[in-house]
Amino acid sequence: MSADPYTPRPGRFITLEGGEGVGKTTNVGFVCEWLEARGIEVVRTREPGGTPGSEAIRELLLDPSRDEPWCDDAELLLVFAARAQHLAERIRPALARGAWVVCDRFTDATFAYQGGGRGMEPTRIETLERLVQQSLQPDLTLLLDLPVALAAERVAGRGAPLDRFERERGAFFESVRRTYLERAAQNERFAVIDARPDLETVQRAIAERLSERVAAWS
Ligand code: T5A
Repeated sequence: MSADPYTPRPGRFITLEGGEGVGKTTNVGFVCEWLEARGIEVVRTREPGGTPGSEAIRELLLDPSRDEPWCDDAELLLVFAARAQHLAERIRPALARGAWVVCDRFTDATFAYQGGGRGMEPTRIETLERLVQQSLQPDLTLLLDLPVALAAERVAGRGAPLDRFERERGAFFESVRRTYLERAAQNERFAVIDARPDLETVQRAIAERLSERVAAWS
């Protein structure tokens, strides 16, 4: 494997994670505004997606109307193909010039969904993680945690059509949530946010955790 040409890097990499409907998209905006108010250049992005090619792969992954379901290996490789392109075209260049990247989901989602949800061996995921990311990991991961039933109510309340993952069964999402919490317990880069309270309370908790981490980095 070649040396990672991008580390060390001046920018910071923040990810938001959690199951369906926990409030990631809503709070990515809040995190970006919080950072921008402090004069930081922010690149807001998401996975799967973030570049035209990676967004095309996202469509392939989420489309619920496909006649031919993806086998687990194909799904995993598509996720990492989208990520490789996203890292090369958007994330690494932004970090290298000193911008902060705020990303709605990253590789923890692969461990939670393809690992926890689909039951794939974590070692298979780790192999691709090393290949595609080399040493790059988020500096901070805000894990929004919500009981599965409450998250399902919020998704239903939005009234939008369900994508291919949102059509999975409750046991799948329980496993996704458990995997996220296990990863958070093992890694200090995580901050777990209780996503049950109203939005204002959740965002106060996010701001507190951001303040702590940003102070520690400066
Ligand atoms: N995937 C992704 C993989 O399988 N492997 C991978 O490696 C990656 C990266 C992507 C799918 O791809 C899978 C996982 C996903 O299934 P997505 O659109 O990024 O899909 O993810 P979703 O979870 O589907 O995103 P959602 O938009 O559905 O959920 P969010 O972003 O968590 O929730 P949000 O912000 O849209 O909020 C949901 C509703 O709740 C309200 C909001 O206003 C909104 O209506 N809300 C609250 N209501 C009350 N109190 C609060 N505190 C609230 N916070 C938000």
